[in-house]
Amino acid sequence: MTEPSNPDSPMSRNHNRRTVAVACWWGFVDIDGFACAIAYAELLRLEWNDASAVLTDPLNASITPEILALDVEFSIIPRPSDSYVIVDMSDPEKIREFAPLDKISEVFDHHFGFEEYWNSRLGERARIEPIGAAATLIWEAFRIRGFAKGISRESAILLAHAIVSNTVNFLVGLSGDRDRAALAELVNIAGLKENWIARYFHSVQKRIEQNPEEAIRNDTKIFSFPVYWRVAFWQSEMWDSAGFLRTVPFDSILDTEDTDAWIFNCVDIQEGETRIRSNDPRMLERLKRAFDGAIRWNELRIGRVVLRKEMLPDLKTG
Ligand SMILES: [Mn+2]
Repeated sequence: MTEPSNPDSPMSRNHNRRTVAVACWWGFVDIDGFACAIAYAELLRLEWNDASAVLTDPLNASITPEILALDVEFSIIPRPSDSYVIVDMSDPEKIREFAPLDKISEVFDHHFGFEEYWNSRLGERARIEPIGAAATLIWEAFRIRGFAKGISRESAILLAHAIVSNTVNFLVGLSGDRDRAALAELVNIAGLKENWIARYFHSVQKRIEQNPEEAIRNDTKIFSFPVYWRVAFWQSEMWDSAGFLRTVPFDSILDTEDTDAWIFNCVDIQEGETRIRSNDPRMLERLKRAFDGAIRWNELRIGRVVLRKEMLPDLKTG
């Protein structure tokens, strides 16, 4: 088989040994996957490997104009000869769509369900851990392998934003001391100034409000639950959820012909709470029982932050 030429790769001559750090997530890449792929490819290059970041899917609104302005390099298509490091996801069915599973050399993730599969295949090279952000695992890899001082400012900025975004500013259950320790070190290296967290979340919300349709489409995951074949499940972290829920027609965007139902998990970062809307009251009832919230006017409100991935087990049991 001949290799298609890839003019955007600076090291295409060395193609047989290239490793790509790949982020993908059912149709979009978020800041965690983005940061992990860019930074891990950098770590591999610091170790004298030929490595690149590959982002197979469109970028969602968590990657703000300020983040894009860092102008980091990545490509969107892996090459047949690549070997793969998968970051921020580990579902073999999805991975199989772009990579043969026997070409996966490492996995870094914090989503559950496939730990045993990867542990049995990769042993210690599978790092799937209960942690706030996959970015924390990547920063720990820099430290463990002796490159804490070698990380670029851009990668430090990306990983710091990924931790703040995926932990929703440390409001979610899985975030903890390891994420905090990583963030403190990364903020220091990145030289991020006071107030950067509020500025980041403002920017994410602004970007969604400018083009809600695109933001929602790029960030909705489709799930199958026992009573439904296809549920569109959107989640977004808002600095000011009240303003967003009032002004953006998210329900008509989520209500498409090829899905049976929709659900929207709106995390309010300022208030530290969760507001859930759905066109199916049964899903709200089920989540109300599971997370002890209150339903009013077709909205379930929970007085703490609960993420989509924490809701899935309850919805899947029917
Ligand atoms: Mn993540």
